Amino acid sequence: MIADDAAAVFRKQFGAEPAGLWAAPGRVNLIGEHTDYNEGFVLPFALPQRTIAAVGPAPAGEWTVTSTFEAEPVSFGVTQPGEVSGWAAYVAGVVWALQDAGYEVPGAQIAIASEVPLGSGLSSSAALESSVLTALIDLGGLDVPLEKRPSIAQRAENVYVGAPTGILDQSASIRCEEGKALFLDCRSYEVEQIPFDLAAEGLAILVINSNAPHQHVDGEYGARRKSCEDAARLLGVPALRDITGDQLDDALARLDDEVMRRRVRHIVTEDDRVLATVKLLHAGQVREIGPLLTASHASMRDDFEITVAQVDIAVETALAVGAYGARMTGGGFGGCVLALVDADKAAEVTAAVEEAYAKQGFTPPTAWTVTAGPGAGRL
Ligand code: GAF
Repeated sequence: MIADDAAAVFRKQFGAEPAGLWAAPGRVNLIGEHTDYNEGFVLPFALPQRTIAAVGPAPAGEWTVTSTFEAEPVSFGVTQPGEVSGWAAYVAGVVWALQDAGYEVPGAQIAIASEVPLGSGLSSSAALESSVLTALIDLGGLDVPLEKRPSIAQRAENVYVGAPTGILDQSASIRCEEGKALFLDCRSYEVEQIPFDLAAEGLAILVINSNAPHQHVDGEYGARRKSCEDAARLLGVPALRDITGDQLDDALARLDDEVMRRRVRHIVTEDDRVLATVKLLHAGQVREIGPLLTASHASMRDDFEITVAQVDIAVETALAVGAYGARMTGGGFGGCVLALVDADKAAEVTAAVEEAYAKQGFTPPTAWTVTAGPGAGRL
């Protein structure tokens, strides 16, 4: 058990029992990709895979973090963005962001273990941030409302680590509930918990990790974000969220740049697809969301240009073998695909994707079915 691993590393490093164990999940985004920083809509659910922080008290102003994946622990005092680097920056960033928001953060000894695959577009960084954030809040008895927590974790990532990501991943890790998908308005931060029990329908979500390297602390993510923000400025709206589907043609006609037009079309149509998906889920028409998932993938492939051959082939293969819909999930340039399938077809879809990858000479994929797990909390 991953929780036992975290506790064991804590004991080994600090020679004591942790005061407690806190868990935060990775996420799958059902639909709504790159809409978050355009103040639009997203619909993630929490993965059963989690990051665990085993945490105990330390003197004020002192933090030490260790993990199952790095031999050397990292210690730091009060720091400013950039002073701690590497994976420990996500932890130091959370301490900094909480302090910067005016909270008195308790000193802590922290041991991390994680079963969220790293660099696969399943939000391993948000799971790390959220587990540590939740632990420090509880340990210090800090009064931080749930709806404020994601932006604190997001600031750790944006300002301390320097990755220009939106609010999706931290919101999912912190605010998701078991058996529900989280419909989030990324402007108001209002949420609706939508029942998402696929087993009852004989369905499953199959996550297929393309095992193609995924990295968004690089130019491509930032470039997409800039293009969207530039387009909003040119169109005279606060964010692309403010362009509705029926205004899209007019908006596109006002933009000269063909690449920018495609970026805008992805965001505006993707917001509409999220809303349409929510409507179908409300009506209990789960299979019917399939074509929306697949259309989302086509839009990411052709308009937003964030897919790679491995994920395109996984989507095409899953559809060919009978998935109701399939799409890449997460920031892109590798990472995972999700496919909505009959539960008893998951193995067949997996085998077909493995075969397609073998034919192309790709690194084999890893696939597993997931259910919607709980958000961050104390174990
Ligand atoms: C990454 C980012 F961290 C999110 O904020 C979001 O933009 C996502 O890519 C794309 O939807 O996971």
